[in-house]
Amino acid sequence: MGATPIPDFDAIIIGAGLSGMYQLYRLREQGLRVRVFEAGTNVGGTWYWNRYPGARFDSESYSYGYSFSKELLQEWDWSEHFAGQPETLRYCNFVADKFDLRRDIQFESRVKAAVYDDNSPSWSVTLEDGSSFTCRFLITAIGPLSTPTLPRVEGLDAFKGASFHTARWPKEPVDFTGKRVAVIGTGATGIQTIQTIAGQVGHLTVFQRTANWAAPLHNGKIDAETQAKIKASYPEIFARCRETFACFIHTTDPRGAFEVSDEEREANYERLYGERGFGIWIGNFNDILIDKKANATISDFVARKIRQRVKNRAVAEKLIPGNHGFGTRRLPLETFYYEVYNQDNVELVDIKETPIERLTAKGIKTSDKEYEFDIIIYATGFDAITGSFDKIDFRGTGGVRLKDKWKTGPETYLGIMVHEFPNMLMLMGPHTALGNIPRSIEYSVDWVTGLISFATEKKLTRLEATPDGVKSWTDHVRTLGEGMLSNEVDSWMTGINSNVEGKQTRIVARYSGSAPAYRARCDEVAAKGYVELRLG
Ligand code: NA7
Repeated sequence: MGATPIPDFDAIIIGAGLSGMYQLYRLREQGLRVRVFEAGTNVGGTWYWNRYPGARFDSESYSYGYSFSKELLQEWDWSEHFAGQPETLRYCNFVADKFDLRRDIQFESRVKAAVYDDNSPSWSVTLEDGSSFTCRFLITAIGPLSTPTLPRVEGLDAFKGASFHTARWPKEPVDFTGKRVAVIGTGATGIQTIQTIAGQVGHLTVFQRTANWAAPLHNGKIDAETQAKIKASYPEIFARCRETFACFIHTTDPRGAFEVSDEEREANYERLYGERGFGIWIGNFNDILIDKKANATISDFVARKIRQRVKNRAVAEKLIPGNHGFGTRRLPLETFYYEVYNQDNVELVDIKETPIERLTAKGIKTSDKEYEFDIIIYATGFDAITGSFDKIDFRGTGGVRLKDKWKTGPETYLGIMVHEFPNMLMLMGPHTALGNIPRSIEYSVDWVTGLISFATEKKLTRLEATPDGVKSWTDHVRTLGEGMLSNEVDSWMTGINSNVEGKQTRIVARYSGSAPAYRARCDEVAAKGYVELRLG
């Protein structure tokens, strides 16, 4: 028998977003030969693709950036409390330049397939151009929200005007002046887009299928004094993010909604509605996301706010969700979103009442009438969490397909590994703690780096999750999800996408326990020498 061939790379990382960039940095530190394949022409992932008007953070800028380099933290100034996409993309480029990341990233290289070979043992990764490369470790950094989906509606290609999905927005600015514009979708993305372009368009028609709860962002510039304070307090900011449930700077109120008087509850909601960011969602009473009665109190409060802000009573009622409680889907944050509907040139079409029948050459035909447009914007979301995995033909031992294995929902070990897919390590895959995502990314990358350096030190060439390990983690994730109101609602967080075949049944796609509990479990596995894995 000949000697085992040496793979082209020690590790291949798929994706040069925030996960892939940091993973490259860490593996390079270990002296490994690493190649990143990225479909885009540059770094940034989410912030590279989502260039739509008004795209910005909903978590505080200074809690979102990487925390691993003190130097980087001091060198970078965030200009706003919630930075816009252009600034965040500049930040990603600044990081890539500072750490000279691009020399190991191959751009315009979309991965088509990844096949495991047990004899080598190694992965063979094939790109869309047909070229292929082998590696010992395969790391997916493909993001939970990176496969955009268009509506499944007749005549999608019939429309002769310009049309864009928000996550495939052109690099050149789109001129809306005097244009008749349609936006389909009112999730976090639709809301940011609508509020931003409403002042630029000739006429705007919003097609809403499901109303979403939204609350004010209260963005603002960061002045020099605040900037200095932020820079001096980074250790405290990140220490706080490490302690909170979902790694944001907001801490859940230890009280239940009914442990205070009606007046106190109302005053608390009023205060939270006036504060920056996600406080009203995750800094609120501890039972609003698990108890329907508690949730009804905040839903009622926000509904009253919508009625106050939208002048036309019928439009206000349409904007108030009727099928889910406040915060049980990912909460969009807004800046004068509701006031947009007080403009004469903005119309809200409830497509539950008058469904879209088809697209036409001139616009959109609903059951009521045909609307004519110059531009149609699809803010219709993503095939979330597992969608980007489905698009790559991952094959494990004996040719088993990941897509088949996950047909009825993902099954993972710590959200990082899959049985029969040795040496494949997932960053921000299903069953991991997402939350304030860069915080979760840094933890997962460090954990994966620890595992790879352990393997290198012990001269291990094969690491695999066991069926028992996968079963127990998957059961644990399912149990944690019980009782969460968000898991009883259709949304990308429960794996629902009406535009994708086979994604109409809710699954438990996310880890819904606390980030500290997630980290404690992963730390325990590492501290015990990864004995729960099959090591070879
Ligand atoms: P979301 O939150 O999944 O929202 C998608 C929106 O598009 C939502 O309002 C959908 O209505 C609507 N949609 C989807 N398909 C259709 C069709 N076929 N017809 C009409 N309307 C449709 O995606 P976003 O991009 O806004 O946000 C995703 C995440 O990115 C966000 O949570 C942040 O974490 C960042 P539905 O509610 O399904 O009735």
